[in-house]
Amino acid sequence: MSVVLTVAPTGPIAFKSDNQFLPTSPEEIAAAVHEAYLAGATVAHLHLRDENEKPTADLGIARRTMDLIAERCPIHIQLSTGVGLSVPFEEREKLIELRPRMATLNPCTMSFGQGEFRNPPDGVRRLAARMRELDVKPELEVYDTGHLDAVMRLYDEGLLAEPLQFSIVLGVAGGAAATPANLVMMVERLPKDCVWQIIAIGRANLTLTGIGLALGGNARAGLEDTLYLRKGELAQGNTPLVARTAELARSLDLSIASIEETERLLCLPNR
Ligand code: KMH
Ligand code: ZN
Repeated sequence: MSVVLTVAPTGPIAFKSDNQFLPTSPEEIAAAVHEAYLAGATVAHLHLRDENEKPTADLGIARRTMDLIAERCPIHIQLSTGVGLSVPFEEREKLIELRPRMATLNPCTMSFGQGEFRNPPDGVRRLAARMRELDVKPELEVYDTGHLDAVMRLYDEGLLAEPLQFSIVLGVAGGAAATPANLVMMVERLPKDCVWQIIAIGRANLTLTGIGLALGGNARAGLEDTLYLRKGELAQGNTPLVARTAELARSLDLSIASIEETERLLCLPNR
């Protein structure tokens, strides 16, 4: 069996002062994604930063980053429409106009650490409808059981096409905690025939990623989800995290999906 490996190199929260290897410029992000591709990643989940390292939904920066990546490797691009807590929803949703293969869709507003992650119901519906129109595959990020129910309401309204693609995000302060019991409970509640991965934030990253693989999920790795390779040891870039996840999958007798297999397993739209 093949598993899809996603790299999430940057994220919305950390800065270089937290980990000097965090890629933030388009050039740094493209280089990090290329290395991750060589280590087995076939999807790149992207957050962009401006020249002051602040999260941005600037279309020029996003376009440039996507182009630089495409020059280096054929990895599938998944733009984050989460962008960053300080960026208004109405700016974030415009990223879809660049027509990446995939983009995230966060179904609910929630507390997010000390901040607020704003995803208002009318905005989420508008974004889901526009993604369907432009044939951008949504990656549905669910942080708690109620988010799963919210996604299924969007599905019932005809705003989402099958197969649904979920990320179960555990470990955000404001969402469900990163525990094996929560992961199993969320997996049991997923609709059948969906594809999914665990996004385990922080300390439990390695353990929960392993459990997710054992339960039949895909996997994600990168500095967005943890800045550390292990307790007290900062990861020296994204590649060590991606390589370790690839190794974890192989040790479970799973093979790493190629670019073509990823296209098929995730039912990605043509470009
Ligand atoms: N870092 C995730 C927990 C998204 O990309 O759409 C939240 C996030 C959402 O970044
Ligand atoms: Zn993200």
